[in-house]
Amino acid sequence: MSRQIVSVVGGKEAAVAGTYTSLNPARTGEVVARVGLADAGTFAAACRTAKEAQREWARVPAPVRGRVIASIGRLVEANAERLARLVTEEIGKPYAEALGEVREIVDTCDFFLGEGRRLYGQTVPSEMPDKNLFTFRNPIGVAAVVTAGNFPVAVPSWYLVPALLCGNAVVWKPAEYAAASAEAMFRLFTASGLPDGVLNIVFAGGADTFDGLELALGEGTVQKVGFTGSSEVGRKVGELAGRHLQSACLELGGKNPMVIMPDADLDLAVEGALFSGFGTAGQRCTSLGTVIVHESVHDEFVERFARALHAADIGDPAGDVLAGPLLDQKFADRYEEFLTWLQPHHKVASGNVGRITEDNPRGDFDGGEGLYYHPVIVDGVQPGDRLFLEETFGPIVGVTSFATLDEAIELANLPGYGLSSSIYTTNAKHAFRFREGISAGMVSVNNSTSGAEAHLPFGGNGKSGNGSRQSGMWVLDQFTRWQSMNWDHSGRLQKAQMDVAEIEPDLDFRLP
Ligand code: UN1
Repeated sequence: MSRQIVSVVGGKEAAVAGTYTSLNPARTGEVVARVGLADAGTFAAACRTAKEAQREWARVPAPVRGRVIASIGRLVEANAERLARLVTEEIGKPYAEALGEVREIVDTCDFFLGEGRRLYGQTVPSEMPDKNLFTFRNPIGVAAVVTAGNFPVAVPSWYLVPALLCGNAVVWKPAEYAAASAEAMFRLFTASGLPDGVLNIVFAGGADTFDGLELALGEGTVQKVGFTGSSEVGRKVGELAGRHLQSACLELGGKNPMVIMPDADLDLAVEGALFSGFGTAGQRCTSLGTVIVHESVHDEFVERFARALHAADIGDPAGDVLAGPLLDQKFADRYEEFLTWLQPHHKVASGNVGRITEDNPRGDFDGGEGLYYHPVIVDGVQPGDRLFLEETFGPIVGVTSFATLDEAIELANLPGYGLSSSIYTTNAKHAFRFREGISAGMVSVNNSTSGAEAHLPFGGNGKSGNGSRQSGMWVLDQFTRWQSMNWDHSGRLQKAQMDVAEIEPDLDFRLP
């Protein structure tokens, strides 16, 4: 029996203006949820409700808010298998990965529950006597958070958990095709005792969300926009926020490079390339885009990589597989377009290309009713190719070669993204030179481009984002604003820069 879900604003079900059907991408005949969609007006109303609720929530002492985060972590942990099963059912993520994704929420809660007892401000010395200076972290107000469905629960938790901990209210708009997973997570969050209106969930289409956000920003009910999704939409969201003098927290696409040096452990590099290129069917923002392999080991690497891919299991995500289907029909359609970027100078090193069907099977797997695609390794990609320059969300990895490390770094930076990156080398000098030269926000050494831990700064530069960082203590700057306070208890007006004591130095002094 499929679920019926609707937006919840201020603890109440919100009006429905349209419908969406979330399907199981492994068996597209199966309905996971029927989703009632809200319109732009409801989105803006949710932001007004959040604004009302935020005032009281900000007055709850931060350590008490930290206890609420602790409860959320416990609730998620106790429901981990159920939530992971639902994620697998709704977006086709292999169960082991889905369980890892749920773990990431718990890790995030573990980190922030203690932050409730820190949220440190500073005491700062004044330039004048009998005066004290302080800094405080203030909540920003309301965060409107729009998230993608490839990480339908972990990535939203990177916004929701710190935003709530810091004393903000949230209006969360998850991806429609991952609505049931999002709604389940919302239920777990609200079961922690969060007051109504502090966390609201709005299901809406992209255009309605954008219009609703514009209305809300105009009404002054949103102080922070968080967006995870494509660079194209991120640009529009960033522009809209900028018009309202706000800097959005943007987590966008990537064309994540992996450089393989001649001194690399090739088997390790193959393992890393296989997981980061084809795990999650290549649908992480941190997924591997292009392998940039030294010319002396190029042929050997491509052969081993293709062999490893051939041996990998693709199939029912409930089982022990490297990858399941694509997330949703929309992603399958887009992926088919990426495949048209293949050109005669490219060499497909992996076998069949396109949708896995009875006529185009992968071994004895015919894909059934699922959105399964052959994973593709494309050798010979060149710097001018779309396959080299643009994100190709899906199971396709390009390979190109280089002669010097400087050339490899230049190639790695060329597409203009800057999310994640990786180098395989046994030489520390190479690793540090790469780190210095790469434009990415995240660098792996002898590790896959994906799989960041939940308490390091996560985010990108260039087309991957506007420099905002999520996770760990760094995200606090997204969800709080610094306030400085000075308190003069001298009983007179002491003017800064003017009434400051001076100690005269003898600047002509020289050592004999
Ligand atoms: C994403 O695809 O939006 O680092 C996030 C990783 C995961 C998060 C990916 N922890 O691959």
